[in-house]
Amino acid sequence: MSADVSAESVRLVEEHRFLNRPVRVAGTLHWDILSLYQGLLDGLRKAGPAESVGIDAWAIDYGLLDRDGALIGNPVHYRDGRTEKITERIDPYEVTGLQFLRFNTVNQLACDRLDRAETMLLIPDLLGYWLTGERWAERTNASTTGLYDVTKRDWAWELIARLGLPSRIFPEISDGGVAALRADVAAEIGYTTSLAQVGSHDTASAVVGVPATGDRFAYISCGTWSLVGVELPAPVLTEESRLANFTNEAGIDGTTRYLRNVMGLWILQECLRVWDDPPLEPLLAAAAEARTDAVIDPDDPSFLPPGDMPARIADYCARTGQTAPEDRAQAVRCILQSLALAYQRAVADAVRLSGRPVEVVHLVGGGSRNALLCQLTADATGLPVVAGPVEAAALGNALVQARARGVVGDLADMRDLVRRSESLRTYEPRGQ
Ligand code: LRH
Repeated sequence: MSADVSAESVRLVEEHRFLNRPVRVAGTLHWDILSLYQGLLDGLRKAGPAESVGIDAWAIDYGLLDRDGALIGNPVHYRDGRTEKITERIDPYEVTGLQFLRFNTVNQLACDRLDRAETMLLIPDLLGYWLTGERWAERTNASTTGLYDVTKRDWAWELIARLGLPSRIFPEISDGGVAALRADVAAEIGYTTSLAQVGSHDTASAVVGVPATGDRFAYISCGTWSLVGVELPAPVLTEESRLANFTNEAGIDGTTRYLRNVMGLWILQECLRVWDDPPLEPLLAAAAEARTDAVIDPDDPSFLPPGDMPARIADYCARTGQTAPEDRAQAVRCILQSLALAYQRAVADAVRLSGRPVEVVHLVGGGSRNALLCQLTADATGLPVVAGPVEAAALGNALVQARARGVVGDLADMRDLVRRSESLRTYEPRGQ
């Protein structure tokens, strides 16, 4: 994506799109990181000279560099089975404030061999290292590792020592930094520019791109995952919060992204893959008319790994004494109504646990195109749902870069700009 940002508007152009296809090698699911890096270079070349570049990507996963700065093996995908046996947290919630997910970085590192590792870089930082030669740990993403102390705003060094992890592998945490591209990279893409640190966790950038006014809003960053929560000035580290499995991820400008990971559209995406990718629109139209009482818990562990989701939904229904969806339309309806209910629970929990009142739900990301999901979410939460922008993360990324150049002001200004530049749709709750 390239962006044109002025004090009046922000406009995105999709310069290049490339596939992100994980590869299973000898039983382990990996990211094809070199093909992603090549896609990045192709995009930069096509986009032409840019004042700066910012990278955001999914959280948690990492690459390990050896003493010469070379990558040791392809990064492992968080959906790989290597963390299957981990059922309990090893990082104290009162320190890291992180939701327990079996594949959190801290748990993956416990399954990794670190003897040859000199540096651990999270995915966007790894790509940034290849562009610039600089190694850092951008703050918003570092906060998703389970090794970040949310109160001290640094690596949780005591925990790192207690777990026996080598402290050398953790680069300095930073935000707002800038680094020039390597000369060979500049030669390859045809111009030189600098890499600016943005919210490198895609969800952090997406939350910047939420077109909210004031602070009484919840957000759902809805793509493969759905990240559902509120923005707070400080973390909530209570026992209730831990039991509700809420996370305190670092946001831009010292904010806390207080949220829960809900499995998200992944379940639908996997169904579509198993069905050989039928066109989505007719299926959603049929799902809007379909009726089924079946409800799944999207966070059931059986839905995490890639596989035959329609069969797993049927299996879930059998396990829970429900009638399984009878056709594709009913299956899609079941997934979407289950997501809407999971969103309702997460919004209600966020409000209860943080004490932050909420008057509107902003649904951003690819899911904001899904009118049925937006309407079901409005109905379930009893709140208006403002849908869009689809590209909230790219907008948030571009706006933070533009701010570093003095083009825009604070978070409220950035959101104001998004609101003025994007067409948004509001779904009012329908009485049940
Ligand atoms: C969304 C996301 C989410 C993480 C998950 C691994 O893309 O970054 O915030 O929990 O991927």
